Amino acid sequence: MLRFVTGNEGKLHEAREYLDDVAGVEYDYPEIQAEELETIAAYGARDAYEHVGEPVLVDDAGLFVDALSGFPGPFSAYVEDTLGVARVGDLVRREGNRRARFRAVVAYCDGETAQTFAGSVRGRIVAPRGEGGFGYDPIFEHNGQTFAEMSPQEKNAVSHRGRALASFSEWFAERQ
Ligand code: ITT
Repeated sequence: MLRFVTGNEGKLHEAREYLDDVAGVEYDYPEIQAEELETIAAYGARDAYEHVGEPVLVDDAGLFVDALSGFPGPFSAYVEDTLGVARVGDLVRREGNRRARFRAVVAYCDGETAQTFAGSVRGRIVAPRGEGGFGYDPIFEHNGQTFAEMSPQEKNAVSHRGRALASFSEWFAERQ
């Protein structure tokens, strides 16, 4: 069985739509400081595999704001915990350009193979709307709706994570 290693219930919930046989594992693998999500996710997957001893998937994601040169990017979790989502929204809305991108990288490791799969989606930062999703979803608008206004299925159909998981699940199915 595949183990999705995360402390984030929202990620696991979204992943279940793509993976039939998956169980969540809460293990706080080290998130190294790096500019590329690929580097962080791949390192985390190898460490998590050592800890869990079964095939694992980890997911590293972030919000990249154009007007802030890609910030908070790989530091998105830290910024959510410190500044908070609403203040990030306020900061960006003071800028003329509100364009942003979500990126997600899922990394798989089974001891022999380590492989990453990326997905991204463009949108713009708006005042918070919606009750669904998690993290920055209420301030990220794509095609007129924030991610927090979408059902999990609607979000997956267009989201960074949905795209990354779709490529992973296709690759994984072929391998089995
Ligand atoms: P892990 O245990 O899987 O690491 P995490 O929430 O710490 O969970 P990350 O390290 O990948 O995840 O941090 C990503 C940050 O971006 C964090 O603040 C999330 O809330 C946020 N984020 C990630 N994916 C998101 C999404 O689909 N929608 C909104 N916010 C998201």
